[in-house]
Amino acid sequence: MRLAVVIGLAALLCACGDAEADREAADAAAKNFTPPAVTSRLDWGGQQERRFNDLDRNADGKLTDDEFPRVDSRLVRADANQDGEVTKGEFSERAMARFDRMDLNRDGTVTSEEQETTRNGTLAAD
Ligand SMILES: [Ca+2]
Ligand SMILES: [Ca+2]
Ligand SMILES: [Ca+2]
Repeated sequence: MRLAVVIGLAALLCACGDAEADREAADAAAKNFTPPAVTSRLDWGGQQERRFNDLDRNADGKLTDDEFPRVDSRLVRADANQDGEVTKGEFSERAMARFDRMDLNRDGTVTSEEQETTRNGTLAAD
């Protein structure tokens, strides 16, 4: 009897999981990228490091003027010592500060919801 309940619950959970996955897939297709529902500080650091490496076309560990995407003035502000180059350290410091601002409830993870809230609110003004 108890087993049947467990199996029933498991089936229910699986069904929910599938529906969730379908919805997320649809969202991702709509936005053309896959935002994880919850991002840990570690995930965020990894994502930002990959982003840095993507931007750093000559792989010298620094982002210079010609490597900044024109639209992203945040990168210019990431240049803490104003020497015209954004080092990996400057970049990640800025990125982690951004993460901490997005982590509204300070639990060390940023949910899609927190990201949405900060994106739409004044906190998004980086
Ligand atoms: Ca570079
Ligand atoms: Ca610098
Ligand atoms: Ca949080």
